[in-house]
Amino acid sequence: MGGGGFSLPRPRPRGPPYFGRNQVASALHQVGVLLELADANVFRIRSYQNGSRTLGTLTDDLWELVQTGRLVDIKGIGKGLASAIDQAMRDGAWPNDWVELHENTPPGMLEMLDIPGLGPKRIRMMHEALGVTSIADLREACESGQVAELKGFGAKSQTKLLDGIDLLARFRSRRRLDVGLMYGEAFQSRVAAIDGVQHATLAGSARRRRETIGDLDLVVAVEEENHNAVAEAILALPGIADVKGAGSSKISLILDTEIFDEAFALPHLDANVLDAIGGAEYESMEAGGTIDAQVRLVPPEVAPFTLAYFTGSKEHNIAMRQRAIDLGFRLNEFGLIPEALARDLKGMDAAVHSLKASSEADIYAHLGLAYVPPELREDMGEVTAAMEQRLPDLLDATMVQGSLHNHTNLSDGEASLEVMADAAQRMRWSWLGLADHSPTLVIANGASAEDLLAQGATVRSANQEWAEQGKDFRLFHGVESDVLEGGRLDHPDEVLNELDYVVASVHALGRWRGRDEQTNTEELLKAIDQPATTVLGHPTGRILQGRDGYEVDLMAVLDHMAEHNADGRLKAMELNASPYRLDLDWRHCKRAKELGVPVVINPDAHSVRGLTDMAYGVMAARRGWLGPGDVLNTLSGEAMAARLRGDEG
Ligand code: DGT
Ligand code: CA
Ligand code: ZN
Repeated sequence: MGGGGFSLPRPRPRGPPYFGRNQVASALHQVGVLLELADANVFRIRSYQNGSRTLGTLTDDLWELVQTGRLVDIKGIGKGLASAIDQAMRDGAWPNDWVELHENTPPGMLEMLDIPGLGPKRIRMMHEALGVTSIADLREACESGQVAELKGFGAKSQTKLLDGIDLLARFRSRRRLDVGLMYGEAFQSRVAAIDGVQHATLAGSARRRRETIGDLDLVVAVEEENHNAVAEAILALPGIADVKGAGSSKISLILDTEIFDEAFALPHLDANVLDAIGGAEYESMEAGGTIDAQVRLVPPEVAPFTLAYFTGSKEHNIAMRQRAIDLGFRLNEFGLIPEALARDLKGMDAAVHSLKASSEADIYAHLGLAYVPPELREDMGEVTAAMEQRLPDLLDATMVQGSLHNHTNLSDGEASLEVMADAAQRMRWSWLGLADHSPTLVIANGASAEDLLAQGATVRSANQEWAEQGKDFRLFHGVESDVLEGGRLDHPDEVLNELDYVVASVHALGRWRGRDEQTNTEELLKAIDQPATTVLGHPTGRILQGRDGYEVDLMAVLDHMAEHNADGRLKAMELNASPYRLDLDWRHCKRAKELGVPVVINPDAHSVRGLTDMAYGVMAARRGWLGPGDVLNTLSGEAMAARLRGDEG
């Protein structure tokens, strides 16, 4: 959503320099676009475009160039631009005319930039001729045929624009992991059931469990003589909205919701998430969505190589190919071929000399590597670790015994305490933490201290009953406390002290997103320092495909939490398992592990079905190299109780 993110970068709290190179490059790019929208002089527009591009690839230290007055010497940066950059970096404010350009451009015109195939020039033309200032305006102008009559547009581009608007609304270029996997698994099982298919395996980002998925990749093992028949059967499946290309070994498709046996339904979302992702219209938008899929048909003996290649990531493949080269092999989607035999041969002709592999594990073994689970294939050191036999043992969903951050109908959850506890037991968990919202969060029906304490009494009597029945299940009683101004928590200490734990979460996103990184970080550290705080909830507030998080230095936050833990105070980092969040990001999980900061994966469930989001949290944790010892979720009820009491460090 480029339109939504279109705002001039905020200055650092301390300087100079108040802006870094990327921030300056981004500002120049934005001004270039704004000038185009405002029909400015072409040379002026070009100077900003060139300036942005130049800074984007600059290898010298920009601040040093500014200080030594050498910025003007750089090709692509004119005198005026150099002085504007100089002043902004020294003073921490963008030139007035840049700011005004921003303020004078209707936000809807910036949003239109997100429509596929529509650039600033044509947005301006439609604005001038038809008064179009938003996507809604544009849709109306197209539907009433006005755009087709414009010079340089015509009926064809009007239809294309309408398609583009639809596409943007429904599709937003990437789909969340949960949605992508639903499509992927439905498609995979339909293809696997076709006569002649030996197996069909999901590859690509879906197999690596990335938080969003661009397109699905399916590798299908079929004997050569059956390729045509299988390709035809695939094209005849339900749920194929469009065919972008079809051969006997490669098929490119667009899938829609007809691929599912049952109607597409979304679980209950909390108000914050729903609001960020597009409000009430969102559900129908999601239900009308599509996803692209690339299918590769290969002979069974080649399939493991094709699967490894199309699982990626591209960066992992490059590291693997280098490992192969080092050992005298050529590695590609067709095989692992000794260079001495392959020589001038290409593609399948070379592949006849390939080493055999009955699975991906054989390929790794041929290269002297331990098998790398798909979630780790991101070139984050996994190839070296596989070489040295020190890949981590990863967490898996069966090891999970409980989670801490869940809601009941005391605040904005759908289900009662009893129903949630029952659902957790059916998932074979041995404990469940309840953390309903605190009073400040009115939209989430935050519970009063009185109601919260009454809930505690219910928890204690339920626990006693289970203990008497000899059941290995217990509830922990906590709260999701809003982080208030100055990093304070939302209940007095005497209330918080009655609880087993506190999840401290930021919800006042408006305030936090309008501030710089340093201020936010400092306030978060204060919230963590509150003696009652046990867990930092959804640490950046991001909503995938919805909104970016607030700016925060998570490395500093993790360092700080590490100090607390080293001193014996439990401060855990949440990995929010909601597929809308997956916040802590997996890249930071790895850092938490290195620092010994415990991670707790929390579904943030607002319903019984919400508990099953745990699966996505486990996927993200695996991408972050986390093993059973790195998360609190694998502790027994007794061990968890001891950790929360502070009995063991
Ligand atoms: P996505 O679809 O954007 O969510 O991400 P991926 O990882 O599924 O990427 P995609 O669909 O473009 O390609 C699938 C895999 O194919 C990718 O992860 C690695 C492999 N691949 C694609 N293009 C290249 C390439 O140019 N070089 C190498 N080494 N591998 C590639
Ligand atoms: Ca893909
Ligand atoms: Zn929350």
